[in-house]
Amino acid sequence: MTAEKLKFIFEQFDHIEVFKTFEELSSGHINDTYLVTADSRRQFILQRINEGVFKDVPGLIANKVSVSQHLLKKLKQLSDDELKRRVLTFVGTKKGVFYYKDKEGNFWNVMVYIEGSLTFETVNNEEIAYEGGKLFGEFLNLTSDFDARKLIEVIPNFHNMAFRYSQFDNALKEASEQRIEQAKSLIKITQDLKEEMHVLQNLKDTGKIKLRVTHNDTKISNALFDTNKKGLCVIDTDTVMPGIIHYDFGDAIRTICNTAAEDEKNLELVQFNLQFYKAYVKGFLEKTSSSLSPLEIKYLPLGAKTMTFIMALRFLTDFLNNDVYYKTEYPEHNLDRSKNQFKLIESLSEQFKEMEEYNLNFLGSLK
Ligand code: GN1
Ligand code: MG
Repeated sequence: MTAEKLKFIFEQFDHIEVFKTFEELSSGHINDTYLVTADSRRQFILQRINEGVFKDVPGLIANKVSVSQHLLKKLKQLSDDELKRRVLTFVGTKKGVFYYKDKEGNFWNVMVYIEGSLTFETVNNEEIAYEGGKLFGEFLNLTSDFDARKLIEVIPNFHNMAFRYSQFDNALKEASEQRIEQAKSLIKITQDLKEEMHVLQNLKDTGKIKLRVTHNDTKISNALFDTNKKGLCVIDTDTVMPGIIHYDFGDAIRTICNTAAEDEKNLELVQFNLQFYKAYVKGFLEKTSSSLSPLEIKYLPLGAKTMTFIMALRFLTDFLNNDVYYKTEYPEHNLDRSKNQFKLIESLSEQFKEMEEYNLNFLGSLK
């Protein structure tokens, strides 16, 4: 991407800034994200939304903007300066919408960069886990009275287990013998876990666990922290839509409690950190427990296992499909990601009883 092109796109948005420099931020797997610095030194996030993945980009942008507006209302007791650090600010275009469509048909959007904020790809202390729990818990709490009918379903069946298995089965049918051979031991695990991995789906389908507004991509790198390591703002609201709380809980846990990065190849480094789990649960339940049903709370540990599994399955499916969905840096990248998530499931499963006990004891202590 050239500076000239990004400058042109940046200029389509309604602000008084002059484009100076840019830097690509490469942590996402789907969109292209750039940090733009203006002459004034103010910074912005300029992002190309992947329309191969997101079929209704204007709808997605409308979702994000209305969630931010809702959060602003809910946090109106804060000062303007604080609000700018706690809620994502989207910049409109000169034509009065929140996205720009370029000549090639790509969709772009701009957000104000929250200065002095930090992100973590992996977590190495309990405080971040606890603060992350509070931050994502607060997000769910503040959006709990948001009218979900105002949201489009950005990606239908995003966390639907039966759907993810059917995509996987199709990939298996089409995959090369070589890739099937490379994935053999993982394919076996998907069959062994099939029944357990449908438990939450069934509770959702039968209405026993209710739908809420959820974020659906609560990996810890989507949480901003201030320099004192206090939670600031939840970012990447592209996938906000109705879902169950377990997905958000689980996605955060699978990234916070993994002692290594999501694509670490050395599986000895991939362990489930129970201390970080406990710290996250504490922060999360402090913010959400009063609005959760006993059934929702009971199944949080299974939410952690299930979300880790969904990612293992999706990475494996994409590997079998010759890497058509996620950005990859080398041919076995998706396979490595999948192995990593399966290793995490193994380590988590060894500590599952302690996870369940901790949740129950913690709830007892809140009464
Ligand atoms: C993708 O692109 P990014 O990093 O925001 C994916 C998530 C996965 C995540 C795994 C729309 O998110 O579901 O959890 O990669 N987003 C989509 O790191 O598929
Ligand atoms: Mg995302």
